[in-house]
Amino acid sequence: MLLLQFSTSHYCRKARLALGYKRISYQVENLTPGLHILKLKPLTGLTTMPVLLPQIQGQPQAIADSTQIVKFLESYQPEPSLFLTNHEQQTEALMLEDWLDESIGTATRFVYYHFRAGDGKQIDPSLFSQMVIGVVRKQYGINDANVKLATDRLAIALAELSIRWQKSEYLVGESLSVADITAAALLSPLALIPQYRQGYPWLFERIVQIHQLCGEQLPPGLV
Ligand SMILES: N[C@@H](CCC(=O)N[C@@H](CS)C(=O)NCC(=O)O)C(=O)O
Repeated sequence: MLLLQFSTSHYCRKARLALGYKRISYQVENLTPGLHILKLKPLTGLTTMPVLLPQIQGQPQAIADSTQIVKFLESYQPEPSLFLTNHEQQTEALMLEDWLDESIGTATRFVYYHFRAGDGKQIDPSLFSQMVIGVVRKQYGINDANVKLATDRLAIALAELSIRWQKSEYLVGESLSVADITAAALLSPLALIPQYRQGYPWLFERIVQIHQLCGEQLPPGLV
């Protein structure tokens, strides 16, 4: 299998966590931002990564979107499972996955790139890095007002995850699920931001544990 990705994307990290948990061997191809569209549009009709190319006869040529990739992997190799056997719990896990994907992953992106352009500039002050950060900020329309909204949304998300992860090792049910790997991946960029590291130590402990369970390299800030 081949995973098309941006190496730094938290959605691509989610796909790698799923592949790793299932111990599926795969290769990655890192695409160049901007030029990625030329490759992806004809393949998937979308412009976002991750995209998985199973490269297996009888399987789809390309699967776009991290949620669809996890679903495909689950049917391709059911064990160990990231889906829960209890129907109610599985529905809850999928709902959490969707909320994390659509709302919280975006909020993380806003807060992270705002930090990297301001207080976190010294992480990589090079012209190239700051240019990439500038392009991302422009592409997603990141500004002070929507970063404030994203920060508030993250506070609610972290309160919800704190209740769940402090009650149990798992966000839903009694085993690792798609909800856990989605939260671990999509919140991982916050590891570089001191206010989150200091305020939510339990979050980063759990992110590290989940990466270890999935055999995935730790994200920047936790290495
Ligand atoms: N819902 C999608 C979101 C993926 C996403 O937003 N990917 C970003 C990188 S973090 C991307 O590829 N952006 C490039 C673009 O939109 O052209 C998923 O779960 O795969």
